[in-house]
Amino acid sequence: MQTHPKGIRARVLLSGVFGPYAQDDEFGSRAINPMELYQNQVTRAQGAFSLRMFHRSWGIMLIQANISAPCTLLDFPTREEFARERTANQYDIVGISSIIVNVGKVKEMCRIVRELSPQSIIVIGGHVAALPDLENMVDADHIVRGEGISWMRQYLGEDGHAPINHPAIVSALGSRMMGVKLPDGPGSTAATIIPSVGCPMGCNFCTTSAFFGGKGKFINFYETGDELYAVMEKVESEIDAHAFFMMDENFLLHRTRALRLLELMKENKKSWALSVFASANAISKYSMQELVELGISWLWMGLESEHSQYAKLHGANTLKLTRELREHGIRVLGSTIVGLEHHTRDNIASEIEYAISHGTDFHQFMLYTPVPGTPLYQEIADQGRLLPGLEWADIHGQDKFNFVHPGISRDDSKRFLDWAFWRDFERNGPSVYRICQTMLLGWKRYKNSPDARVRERFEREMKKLGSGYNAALWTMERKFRSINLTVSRQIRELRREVEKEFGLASRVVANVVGPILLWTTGREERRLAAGKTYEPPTIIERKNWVEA
Ligand code: B12
Ligand code: SF4
Repeated sequence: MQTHPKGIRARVLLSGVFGPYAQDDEFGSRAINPMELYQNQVTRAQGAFSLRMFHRSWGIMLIQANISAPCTLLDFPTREEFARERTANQYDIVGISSIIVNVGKVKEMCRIVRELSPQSIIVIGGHVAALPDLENMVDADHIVRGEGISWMRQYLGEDGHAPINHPAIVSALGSRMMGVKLPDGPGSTAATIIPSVGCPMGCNFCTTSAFFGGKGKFINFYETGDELYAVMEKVESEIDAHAFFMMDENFLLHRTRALRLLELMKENKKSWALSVFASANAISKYSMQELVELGISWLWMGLESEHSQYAKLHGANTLKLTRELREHGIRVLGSTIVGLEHHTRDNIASEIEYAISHGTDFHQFMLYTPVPGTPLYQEIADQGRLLPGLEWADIHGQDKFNFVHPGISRDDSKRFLDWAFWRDFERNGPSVYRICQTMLLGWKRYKNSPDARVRERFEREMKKLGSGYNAALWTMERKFRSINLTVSRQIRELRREVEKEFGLASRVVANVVGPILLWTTGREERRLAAGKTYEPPTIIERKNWVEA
């Protein structure tokens, strides 16, 4: 591979695409597509109860941590801030990370670089590289398809296969709910760990699987439980993390690694909590005891319809599985695709009702969306069913179909999607209420667990349930009276159970803090109705830096 002539003396700028994001503009920002996980795709119909938070651009954070060249990382810049950094410092290499929806921004950033520092080499990476004709859409020197750490190392003349140095990453920032800022930063939020990229299951629509090799392929940054444990222990000591967000598309599929991690956690008395993504078939290879001892406290799982053919669901009774997981204190985020090939105007409502009947803590809905690089995209393109003339900025699965569906129109796709989010909220209540339910179930089952690590984990969570969360229940009970009286009563029941468990103190907190939360929730509702949106802060981090 061709390397940069300056090798590790080259000055590198790595940047995410520019904001603001939650607005409609000519570069491809869309109000419906904010830079927020939950508000964008999970709790968007939950108003002031929606969980709001931002996540850093982990791909370029990993690249920065694994090169020896002087490097600036720019996360969530505005267009002006990106241009200013280009002129404030001279860069030999400008690396831009993006996904497909943001290709318009990549084009503009390349234009800015060419104008302000024509000597810089422009490298584009991330999922945007799955666009087959990206070379003709943006003015870049290199387009990197797939894993970027080894590519960048090799481009700088370093060993592309050296072990991966994992930076300490605070999982979320700017968290807020019910109009109140939640504590974040070291010690109070989880650390993100990225054990692998890709997924070997190869579902036909899945871009992450396709981008890192497709069916049967994936890339492990950490092969063994020992390696993974060492990374987690290092991050624990660096940012005082007891909870980890395992950013691996199918963490539990790697069973040998997960079980070795469990052994080491036991040996070293680690009472860690793990949030993971996993497919139903992978989860069912573990006993509940193994999952609980491994600290699995939050699980993101695909819940496609009973009639879908996905291998990840084979042999799994997802209704039973979800119920059991919650009974063991494991919060479940179910993810359901709206608009699968067998969906029609007549059956879609019952398919959505079925998904919602899982009663998960959170529910993500996404439109079935053919995206370049996936087998589904190829199939739909070959059949001539891709809709012409759409902008890439509008193809993200949270608005309308980008293809001709046999049974559902494009406008109806949006109606059904919006209805799915609303119906889940109306029928199951705010997600924060549901996680309180799961936490209490877990606490009752495990408060006397013989495993001190498990007890300690539930005790940590319970401190929140007996205080702040109970006050939130007090507020939700009142707010939900006008939405669904039955759910409002269920919330009251839960609050009473919590108070029975935690006594007078929790009742006092609910009665004192509850009215304050009622007020902040009302204020937040008014702000949102007036069009308030949230944007992540710009972050600049320099490494191996020496002023030029
Ligand atoms: C965290 C995340 C987010 C965060 C964004 C954080 C941020 N700062 O950008 C949030 C939650 C806000 C988000 C939102 C959305 N996301 Co998102 N997100 C993810 C997620 C879960 C993890 C990304 C990650 O860090 N992965 C781990 C790192 C290590 O992998 P990576 O980013 O791919 O980076 C590697 C390579 O791609 C490459 N690389 C990356 N950047 C660069 C740069 C250079 C210069 C080089 C050389 C290489 C390189 O090297 C890295 C190491 O190998 C992925 C799924 C996944 N498992 O990856 C989806 C994913 C990236 N998101 C996706 C989508 C569609 C969206 C949304 C449109 C979703 C929606 N409609 O609801 C919105 C868009 C918001 C917006 N306005 O831009 C898709 C992208 C599909 C595509 N083909 O473009 C993914 C793949 C999920 C999926 N399977 O559909 N997302
Ligand atoms: S199991 Fe999940 S991550 Fe894996 S290919 Fe299927 S959709 Fe993608």
